[in-house]
Amino acid sequence: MDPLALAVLAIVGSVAIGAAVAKLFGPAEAEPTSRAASDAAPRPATWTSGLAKTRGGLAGRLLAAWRESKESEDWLHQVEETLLSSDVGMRATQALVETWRKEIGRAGSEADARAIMRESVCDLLSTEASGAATGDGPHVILVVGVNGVGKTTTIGKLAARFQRDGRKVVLVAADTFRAAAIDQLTRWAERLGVDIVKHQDGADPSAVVFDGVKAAVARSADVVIIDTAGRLHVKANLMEEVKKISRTAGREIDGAPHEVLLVIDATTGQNALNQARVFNEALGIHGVALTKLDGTARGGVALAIRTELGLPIRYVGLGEGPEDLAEFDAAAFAEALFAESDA
Ligand SMILES: Nc1nc2c(ncn2[C@@H]2O[C@H](COP(=O)(O)OP(=O)(O)O)[C@@H](O)[C@H]2O)c(=O)[nH]1
Ligand SMILES: [Mg+2]
Repeated sequence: MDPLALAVLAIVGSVAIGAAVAKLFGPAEAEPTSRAASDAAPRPATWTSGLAKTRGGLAGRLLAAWRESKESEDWLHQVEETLLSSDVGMRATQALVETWRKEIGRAGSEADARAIMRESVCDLLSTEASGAATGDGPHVILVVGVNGVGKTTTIGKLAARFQRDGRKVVLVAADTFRAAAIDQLTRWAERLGVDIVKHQDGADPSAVVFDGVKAAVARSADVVIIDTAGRLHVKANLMEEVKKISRTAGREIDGAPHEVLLVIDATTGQNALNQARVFNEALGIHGVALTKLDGTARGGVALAIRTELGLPIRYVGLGEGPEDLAEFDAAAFAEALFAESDA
């Protein structure tokens, strides 16, 4: 065998061994890692780490435009282009351009410009905290959204959060479309030690919800979180099914669902807005969980969701771990977006 072939074999061999070792010691695939399991458990994501890509793609470009062309009219054109191409949406773009046209002249330094930009983004995202409707009995959260956006993962993270607050959680596996979906939610329930109500795959989702809310009442649960199938919003009959789920919950628990949470994948940009419109018309969305911010430079879509649709963002996903869900905070978002370092 010639030396080149030997070298190639050696490289392939060591890569394979490396992969096997990584598999042995790496975290379980797509599963929440237990903090107690090892000292090397990944640190929970922070706002600053979760927004790193959007910071580079959006804030970085805005500040570069300011540095290079602040003296000319051209800078506002660059701002407009940057905002629009970052999925910020027309309304937020116009609002920001108007504000900065008036205010950026005050900026004597880059730090000033940063602060002005940060403040206006924070203002646009700020929402009056709407007190969620409450009644007697468990608080019911219905989680909807198209396939793969992160519903089940967000439910797991939410359950972990409620549990940390000492609240008794029941999960309801109403995504009966595939057995894998039920298994995925079951794994979260087992990890966290929370109750789950499920049927076989293919079962009527509303029947699962019926059993789920009944069980939650019987067990005096504080929170019920309903997982649903990632149905395509263009299929009207599927939309009808989510409505049926909603009505079923409402018949068993006064005022339920108290919260319809729409999960949106930030990496899908503008497309996410269209989904949100359809879900909102069918169900009346109370709030949005914006996932996968850590994986995209399109985090500016948060501004579009807020300004184009008027929907409050309730949570953001900053990573895949059980703790990588933050309650939305406009100031923290704006702060991380315009943070100076990548700390
Ligand atoms: N990086 C990252 N990945 C996420 C986040 N949320 C969900 N995911 C991943 O997105 C994929 C689909 O999530 P899943 O919960 O199954 O979506 P569903 O079909 O809507 O229930 C999984 O691989 C998740 O680990 C997030 O905030 N950040
Ligand atoms: Mg799912």
